[in-house]
Amino acid sequence: MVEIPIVKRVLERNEIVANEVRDMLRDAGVVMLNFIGGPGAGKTTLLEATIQLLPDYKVAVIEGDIATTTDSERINRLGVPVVQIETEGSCHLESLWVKRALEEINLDDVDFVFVENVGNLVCPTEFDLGEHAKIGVLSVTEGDDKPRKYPLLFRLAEAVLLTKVDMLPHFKFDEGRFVSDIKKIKDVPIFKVNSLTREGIDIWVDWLRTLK
Ligand SMILES: Nc1nc2c(ncn2[C@@H]2O[C@H](COP(=O)(O)OP(=O)(O)OP(=O)(O)O)[C@@H](O)[C@H]2O)c(=O)[nH]1
Ligand SMILES: [Mg+2]
Ligand SMILES: [Zn+2]
Repeated sequence: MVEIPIVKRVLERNEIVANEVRDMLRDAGVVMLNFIGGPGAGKTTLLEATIQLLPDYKVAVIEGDIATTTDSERINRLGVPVVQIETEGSCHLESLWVKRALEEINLDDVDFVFVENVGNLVCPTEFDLGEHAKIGVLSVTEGDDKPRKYPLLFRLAEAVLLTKVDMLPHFKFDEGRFVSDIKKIKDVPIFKVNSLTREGIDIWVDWLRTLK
């Protein structure tokens, strides 16, 4: 009886700040995307490939990690502004931290903010960051059953990326089943990519351009 109101308060407080973030982004005309996927699903590699194919847009990145600045350093090498949120153990980002990170970015000089959430398929989905859209990132190597096992992400995402498609010949992965399980939950676009060779990234980037 005591636990439930506490959890509810955390989510309510998160929602209030998420709405403030939405206002900030709207005023600045910035589109923010929240990339959610398990550890090693290929989020940072996808962001690297995406940024390289969007030279005509100004991109900033917010990196959420439990520990280390490794991913921020990778993004920083591409010459785009990056703000790191070290969550010190928390397995998801909350809107307050994202708001503070956004305050470090000159939003008047930015078209897109890409947020790489903490590697986790579950609770990042429950925390609204004030983003324009959640983007689900799943890899071939995680298996085709993820939409069935973690349906919330697929209910809330506006697009799904299937990464590491170059691994399809080496894994037992039923692409038809993966796609039909997602479509049963929600009819979202699904982009199949190899972020290392950039195969399929152009089609995904074309979709991104429709948002801005
Ligand atoms: N073959 C192949 N490997 C990939 C692809 N995308 C990412 N990888 C590899 O997968 C590993 C993890 O990629 P990351 O991009 O660091 O994954 P992440 O989701 O950012 O990981 P965390 O931030 O730790 O959750 C790295 O060794 C990448 O080189 C891909 O499309 N094909
Ligand atoms: Mg990463
Ligand atoms: Zn969490």
